[in-house]
Amino acid sequence: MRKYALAVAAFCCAGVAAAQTGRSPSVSSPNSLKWGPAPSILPAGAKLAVLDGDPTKSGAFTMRLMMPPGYRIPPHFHHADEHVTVISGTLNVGMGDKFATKGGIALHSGTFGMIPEGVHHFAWAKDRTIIQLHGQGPWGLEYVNAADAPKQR
Ligand SMILES: [Cu+2]
Repeated sequence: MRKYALAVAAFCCAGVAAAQTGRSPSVSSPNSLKWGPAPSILPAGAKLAVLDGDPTKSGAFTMRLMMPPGYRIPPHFHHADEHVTVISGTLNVGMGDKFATKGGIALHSGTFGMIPEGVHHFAWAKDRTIIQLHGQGPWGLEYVNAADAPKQR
């Protein structure tokens, strides 16, 4: 009921907000997300949905990444702080230049984490896991070991 009231409040103000900023409020429910293949910079098998903004351009963005069971992202870093919220499943994160499933931190559903720009890290998911990433675009990553970069698909 409370969620419904909030949604109604958001939509009834949409006209006012659009007049003030040229943009309208948006609501993304889990079932309304449009999942597509994740960009080829990421290992194959993940799906991506953009909730707000355009992660390929400068400016604020919010997106979700759905990882299949056993998914791994080799050691990498970003050119901006990484803000990650686990929506479902568990994201395991390790620090450093060498992938290892021992000693990582398990981020369970509902957990938020921030990894500063330039810090080398890697991640894996044992089960299907959905994370939300938000920040200032353009989003991207650079692999610590060039050989880890996925082959262009
Ligand atoms: Cu990362």
